[in-house]
Amino acid sequence: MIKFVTSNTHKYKEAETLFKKRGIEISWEKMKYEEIQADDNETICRDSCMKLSEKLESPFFIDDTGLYIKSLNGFPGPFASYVQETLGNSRILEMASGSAAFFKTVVGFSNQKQIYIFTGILNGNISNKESRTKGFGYDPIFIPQGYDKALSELSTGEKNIISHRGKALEKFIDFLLSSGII
Ligand code: ITT
Repeated sequence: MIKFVTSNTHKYKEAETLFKKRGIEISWEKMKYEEIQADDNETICRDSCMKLSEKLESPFFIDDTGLYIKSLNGFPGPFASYVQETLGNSRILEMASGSAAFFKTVVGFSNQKQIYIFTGILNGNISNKESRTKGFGYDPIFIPQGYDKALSELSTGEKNIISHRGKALEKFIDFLLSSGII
């Protein structure tokens, strides 16, 4: 069974739901791993995959996600986790209400022989106020393009259909099924 290596419960729940919908079971390797600093998620994801390949003996994947806010020249980008912990959604609203923004998820898969990368993007805007529906990370302050509500107001299944993570994982699942790896 393929392992999803992440310390993040929300990420795992979204992935588990999507894989289940496609008839595939995954398992959770709940762990935090060290990440290098770089200005794009692909570089970080590839590096983490390479290092984890030396530690883990069976096929696994990871998810590195960034939030890129246009009016802040792409900040926080790949530093989304650190900024969520230090500034939080209220400070982001003060700085960037109404700005265009996008989420980017980079999924890295390793079968210990090779690393494969899959990417998904969700465009939208930073809202004017935080949604009362709390949720995962920046979801309460992110309005997806074409919607009039925050991402936190969508169910996991609804979010998966449009989200950065959903798109990256769908590409990954298509690859898994067509390559005969599972
Ligand atoms: P890992 O163990 O998988 O690394 P993490 O939470 O540290 O978990 P990231 O380094 O990818 O994950 O950090 C991205 C941060 O961006 C994360 O902590 C959330 O605060 C936020 N984030 C990621 N995906 C998100 C999503 O779909 N919606 C809202 N916020 C998200």
